[in-house]
Amino acid sequence: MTVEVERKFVCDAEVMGKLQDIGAKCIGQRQFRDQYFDSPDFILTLKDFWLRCREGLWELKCPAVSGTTPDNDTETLCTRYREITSFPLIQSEVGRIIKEHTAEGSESNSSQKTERCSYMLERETGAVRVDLDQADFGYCVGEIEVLVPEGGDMNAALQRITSIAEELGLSCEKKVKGKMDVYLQRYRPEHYAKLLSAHIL
Ligand code: V4E
Repeated sequence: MTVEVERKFVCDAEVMGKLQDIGAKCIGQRQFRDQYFDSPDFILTLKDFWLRCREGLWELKCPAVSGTTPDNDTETLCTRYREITSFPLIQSEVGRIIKEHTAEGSESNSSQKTERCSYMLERETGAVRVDLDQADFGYCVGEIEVLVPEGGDMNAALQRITSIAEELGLSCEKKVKGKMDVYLQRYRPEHYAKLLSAHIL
């Protein structure tokens, strides 16, 4: 199992130009549709678990226990999620969470299509991936991403992300919203409000 460490950024023409300047290699372009699932009373997402099906492949993003309270920009601007992609493991994990709450059933509550351009930056400390996403509801976001094997060196991953962010000239101001965040804010305001109250988003 891997932990996805990620920093999102505003994707504009300037950053796209910078990506070329710092030697990013385009490794592909694809479109995909994501369907996110939750129970009618949002049991999963209110615990920060995100269940989705992307073009037939299931994934559960689970909050990774950091062990520390974020105390610097690097930690605050980056998210960490454990990614489960094995369907039986997803079933047992979701079953466990739902059972804890004695709720029944689940329903699809969001569907969005993304066009993604992916880049790779080779550095001495390892390769770093950058995705530029354009969602069908008119939101663009970039992501600098490093995958860390569970128990791997999280600080090194955070440093690699920060270093690429600096090369791209990104400022360290505040967290940039993801596609799902913006989707919920625009189209599922009741759900979004609950996630804000629970400090999930
Ligand atoms: C984890 C999460 C959500 C699920 C979507 O995750 P994300 O990585 O944004 O999606 P995507 O399409 O880039 O997936 P990938 O292709 O990288 O697997 S929706 C909200 N969250 C939590 C969350 C958060 N609290 N803060 C930020 C900045 N992002 C996500």
